[in-house]
Amino acid sequence: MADTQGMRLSRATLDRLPDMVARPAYPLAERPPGIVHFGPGAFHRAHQAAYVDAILPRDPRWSIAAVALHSTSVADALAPQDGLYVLAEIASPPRHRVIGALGELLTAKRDGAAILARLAAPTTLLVTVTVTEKGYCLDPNGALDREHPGIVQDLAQPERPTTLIGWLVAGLSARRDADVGGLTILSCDNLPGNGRLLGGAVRDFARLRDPALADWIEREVRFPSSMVDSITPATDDRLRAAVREATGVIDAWPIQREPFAQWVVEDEFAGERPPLGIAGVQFVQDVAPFEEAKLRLLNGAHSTLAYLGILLGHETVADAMADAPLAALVERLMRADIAPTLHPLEGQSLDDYVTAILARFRNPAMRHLLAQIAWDGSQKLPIRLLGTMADRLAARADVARLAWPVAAWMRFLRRSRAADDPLVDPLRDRLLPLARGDDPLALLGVEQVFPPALAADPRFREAVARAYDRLADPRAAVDEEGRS
Ligand code: CS2
Repeated sequence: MADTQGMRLSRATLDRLPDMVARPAYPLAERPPGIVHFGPGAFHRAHQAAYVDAILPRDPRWSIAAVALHSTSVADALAPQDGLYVLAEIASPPRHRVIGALGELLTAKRDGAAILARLAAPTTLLVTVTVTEKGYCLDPNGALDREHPGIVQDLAQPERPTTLIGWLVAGLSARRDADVGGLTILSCDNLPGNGRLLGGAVRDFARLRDPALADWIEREVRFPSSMVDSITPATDDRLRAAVREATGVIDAWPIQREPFAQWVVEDEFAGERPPLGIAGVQFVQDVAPFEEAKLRLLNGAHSTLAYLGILLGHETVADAMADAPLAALVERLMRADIAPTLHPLEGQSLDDYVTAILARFRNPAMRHLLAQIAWDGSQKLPIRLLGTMADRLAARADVARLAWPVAAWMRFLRRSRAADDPLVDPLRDRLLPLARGDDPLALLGVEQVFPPALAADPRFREAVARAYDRLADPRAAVDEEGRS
């Protein structure tokens, strides 16, 4: 928050913004929120909150109570701004829009009772979630991880939850007691079958706590899956300055994203469904093909660019895409290795989908740091790349190229230095000693990342070992591979 002098964005200053800046065309927060959202980070504020902002003029019941589980920084930044913030869509020129969808800012640290009351309120119709992969507390098989320290703690003290799962079950328990009917809980994280995974974890936790509550959840609560997409680089001082320049006011925490956004939601709601269709949300019977294609193609390619790009000394996705041999390798990976594992998409060929993703990656106006994408690799790799790997092995296909991002991740771990370049990963303490040891393939023994059957497959092991060796000189390896 570099600049604190000058006029701050707030309701009082809204009408002083230049005409070019779009602003809420509805009365701000006159009613209790209809949505409770867990995890109001950049992605939520760039994506779901922007969709909701677009429906509030039509139906003001759907504003959002934003709940931060682990930090108070979003609430602290946005409270003086009445929950308002600027969303910059990064095109040439950029477009700026004030989002007014966050009607209430709550933090687990300060507002525990208010959070439970919101979840139990009859006015609350929908809960949405973006807590990233690790926030779900799942074991490698996708079930609730009962040994997760947060889950152990929440089961011991369910009335003082700390995890998303603990909070949801505490809220649902309060809601059942209030007898106001069920609810829809909509996951918006990059996990395949995200709704199914979240529903399973919530029901498992509830059953350990109170079987009757688990039965009530089974009957009254729905967990649709959804595919979410919009590239959202982290906020930096450059964005803060650009937003100030464009709007004339200070926003302590503006958000940036690419112009493209997509949200495909399984049409499985417990009660009323928000009219998000008018804002471009696609409601479908089966979201799986969309999720799978997005996670494997876009996120799989993103992680590949991140690990290979960092080894090659690049900083952003656009820089990595400007490296012709690297871009050629990633494109081939998408078209020849990943696409054959996917189901057809309704209304778009996979080939066109790949072309559109590559164009988005090339957006020269975006500074999307590879280091941001490289975070939490242990959580992302299985979802983004190892499912594809298992499918290709089952199809007896050659997996040499698909092994590159896995080997690049291993080299990336080996290089990361505790002090000046700390590794951001929940499994950090387990991964680093293995990555820095004599046998790089020792990492394949980490079951939270590599399913045992995959880790034991000699074709996989050999392909990873070969790619790892070649990546001792990443420039030569990528040049050779990109040219072939
Ligand atoms: C990225 C995603 O940081 C990452 O791991 O791959 O956040 C990606 O930008 C979004 O999923 C795009 O929708």
